[in-house]
Amino acid sequence: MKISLNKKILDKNEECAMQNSEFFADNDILCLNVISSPGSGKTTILSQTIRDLTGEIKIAVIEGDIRTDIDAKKIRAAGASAVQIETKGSCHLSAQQVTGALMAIPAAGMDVIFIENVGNLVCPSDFVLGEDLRVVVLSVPEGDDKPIKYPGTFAKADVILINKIDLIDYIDFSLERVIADIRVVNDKAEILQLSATTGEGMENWYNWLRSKITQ
Ligand SMILES: Nc1nc2c(ncn2[C@@H]2O[C@H](COP(=O)(O)OP(=O)(O)OP(=O)(O)O)[C@@H](O)[C@H]2O)c(=O)[nH]1
Ligand SMILES: [Mg+2]
Repeated sequence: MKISLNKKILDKNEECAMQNSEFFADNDILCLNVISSPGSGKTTILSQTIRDLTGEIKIAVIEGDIRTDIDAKKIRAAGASAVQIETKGSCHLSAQQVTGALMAIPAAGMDVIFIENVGNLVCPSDFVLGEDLRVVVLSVPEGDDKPIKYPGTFAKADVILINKIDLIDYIDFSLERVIADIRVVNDKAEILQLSATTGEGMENWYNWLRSKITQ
């Protein structure tokens, strides 16, 4: 006899993600899960965002890397609280790790908590952490074929930041192709071009962030 259960059975990660999500909702915190390949500029974007929005938006960061606390130190140097998770081999963060990290930073009282996931364009996309929204970063030097090669990650993005736009004249990278390929898998995500090092386009990113905080 076949019994059908209408209730979805949550795995441990999903259960924990739900608790994180409740914590964010109860404390009026916008939580953003930032996903990209290694080196696309996640930490640089977050550091610049913290510097530029000091006094306006209270930001804390949970950093995920396989090894080292280099990124957490960069975030602290930019002026925000940060906690580093070293996954010691795992290619993505888990919701349980985020729960632990939330106890190590002054999370309550923040407007925004960024979770910088382990640099990887595949694995992090399959593990919810309790975030409200996902930020996917693609940088120009990675090449314009990434959205079509790694559609899963781009499909689940709420905003896609095309970073290192300052290098566009030096690299064979078609913005038109990237945008068209993203639109095949994701017709809703905002797509913003920026350079975290020159500052070009950063104001559009800040405006997107402001619009999500007030929602
Ligand atoms: N030209 C240029 N370089 C950039 C830009 N953003 C970041 N970089 C450089 O790219 C390199 C990697 O930047 P990170 O911010 O460490 O990248 P990440 O995504 O955090 O890397 P992982 O945490 O290792 O995955 C650094 O040397 C940055 O200075 C940009 O907009 N333009
Ligand atoms: Mg980083």
